[in-house]
Amino acid sequence: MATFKVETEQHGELNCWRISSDRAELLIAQQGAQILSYQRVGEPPLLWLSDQAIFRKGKSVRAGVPVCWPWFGNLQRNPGTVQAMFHGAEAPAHGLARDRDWQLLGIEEAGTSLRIEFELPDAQGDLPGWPHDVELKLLIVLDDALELTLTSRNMGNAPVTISQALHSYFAVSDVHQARVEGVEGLDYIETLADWEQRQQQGALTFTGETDRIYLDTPKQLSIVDPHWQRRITLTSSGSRSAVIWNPWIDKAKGLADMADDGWQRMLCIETANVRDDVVTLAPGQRHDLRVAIGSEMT
Ligand code: TA6
Repeated sequence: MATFKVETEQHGELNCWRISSDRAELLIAQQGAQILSYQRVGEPPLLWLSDQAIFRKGKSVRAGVPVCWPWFGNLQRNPGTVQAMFHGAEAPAHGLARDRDWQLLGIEEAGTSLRIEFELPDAQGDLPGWPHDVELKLLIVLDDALELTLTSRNMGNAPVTISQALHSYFAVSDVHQARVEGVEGLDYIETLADWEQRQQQGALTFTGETDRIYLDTPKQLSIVDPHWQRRITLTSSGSRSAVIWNPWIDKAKGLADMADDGWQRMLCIETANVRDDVVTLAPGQRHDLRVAIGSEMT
């Protein structure tokens, strides 16, 4: 039986839990049910936490896994079916779930794993401008891998269409040396070139600002980090799209919560339901967006 230590911590204005075992350590904020950091014993950090992170109510932390829901990115760049769900004036980037407090439902050991479950009660009719009734839960399972399952269940009596993403920030030794495998040959949308569609040639390496939406993605993507001699693996279900992002030099300079050189030590692979992979939930229907994050030293 594994033994886990669970402590509460305050980071700035945010209530957090630090969970540790003989295998890993995890930091989670109540705001957004957001994982802020994850490190496995004997390895460099796996999920990245900006060293200029801001811990303030109402602002998503530049770290870990922000939950983008009930839309991803700029609402106006979403399919009309997703846009039509929102009746508010101002649509914040990445939806309405990542900057408000979630409710901790429970923390329990199950064999060698620890299960932490959160719910966002506001998603059942109390999100400003988004009047739908959806039960939204996040289950985090810490075992050999770190598994996240974001579950949306339509409790209303009309269909609801959402886009969403688990916006994971990964720590790398040097983004110039890292590469992403699993995207070879995939179609992707180049958001930096007027959202034109292109095809990936070979593995993805980073030579500049990168902000791409990959389509028809496989179950597994991985980040190869030669300097740290590590392969990070992402195994997903309930998703056929993924966003890969690195702000590079100029964009990083414009982010108050990222060091000017912070872009060199991170990259995002966001397990998503976007573009033609958005999710329409009939009344009573449920959808699970899941990613398991693991690593192996190469
Ligand atoms: O990761 C894709 C993206 O939409 C980028 O365009 C960038 O805006 C990033 O998300 C971070 O967004 P945020 O609102 O957290 O600064």
